[in-house]
Amino acid sequence: MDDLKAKYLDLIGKADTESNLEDLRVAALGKKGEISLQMRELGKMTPEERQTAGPALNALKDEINSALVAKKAGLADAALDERLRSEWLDVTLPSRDRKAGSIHPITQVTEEVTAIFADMGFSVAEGPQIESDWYNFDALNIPGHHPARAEMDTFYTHRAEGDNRPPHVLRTHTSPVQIRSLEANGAPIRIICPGRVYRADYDQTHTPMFHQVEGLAIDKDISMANLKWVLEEFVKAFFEVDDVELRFRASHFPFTEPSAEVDIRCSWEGGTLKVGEGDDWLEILGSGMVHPKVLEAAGVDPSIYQGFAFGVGIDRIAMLKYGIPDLRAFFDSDLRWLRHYGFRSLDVPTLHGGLSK
Ligand code: 2NM
Repeated sequence: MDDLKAKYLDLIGKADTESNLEDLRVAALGKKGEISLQMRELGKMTPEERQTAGPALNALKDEINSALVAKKAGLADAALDERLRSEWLDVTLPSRDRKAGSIHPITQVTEEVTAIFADMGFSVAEGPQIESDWYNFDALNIPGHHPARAEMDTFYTHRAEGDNRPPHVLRTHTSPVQIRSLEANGAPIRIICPGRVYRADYDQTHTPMFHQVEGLAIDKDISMANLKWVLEEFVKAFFEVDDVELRFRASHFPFTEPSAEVDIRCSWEGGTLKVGEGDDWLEILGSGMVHPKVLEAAGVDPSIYQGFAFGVGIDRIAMLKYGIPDLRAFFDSDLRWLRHYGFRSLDVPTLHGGLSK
């Protein structure tokens, strides 16, 4: 036993890889290992012999096992030390010019829109992208049976088996953020809510995730006239033109009454968009006066307060302003595309500095 012990402790000490160690474990303690074979001999011994040999063999087995475990930990430590020695990075090195990132057009346009509305006294509100069906639908006057729920191509989350509560949804618009803000802050309020929204739709002009800005202004004396002025100011500032004509077309949304879709006068002469001139009309947003039921759901008294709301697709107006032909390219992460359409990271859009230079 002393020989066995000396032999294996020596071999374990010299082992320099984990597979080496594993071979030793098998040779000593495996089914046909030397120590295991000795254990089997116990059966042939007299009870007296067994009384001393049994515990001694067990102690030997434990000792070899501990030595194997300790050596294995030592090898792992040494391997980590070696990695830390060889895989290092000098974080004080300057970055390489060519690797400078650029601002994605969607980020750029979101900042532009934010700058324009901030100038008119709107602040930015944000909220969760996974919503309850109450905030995404019911509070917006879209009850369970309403066709708009089916039309929205909503992504639903799973509930556990037997859990009959309605599922959460990926928000289909940013309106739930406006309900949450109204609820938390009350009226009067002037906010815009930019962010990601989700609908199960994918083709040339739809991606399952896209971006929206919605605006909301609630006070004691707000009318469609205020809506029209705000939208005119927005369109002129965004497309960087001095004048533009807006056309309000009667429409329908569950959360506004009356509702209007807004077109802007434009021309497509020569294949490029010119805003404010020409004989074409371009639909760019939806809007209306917030429905009394929506105000009520958000805890605001509709006999005292009223106001307007609107929604714009960020991806769409980014394509229009910057001549980007294919929506899906926004989300391809193609470096060449990003370098071509991206913006310099230090050119923050401001009204006084020029939105896009
Ligand atoms: C649109 C069109 C019309 C809208 C309504 C609301 C809220 F939460 F205040 F009720 N937010 N946004 C709205 C109204 C959105 O998008 C095309």
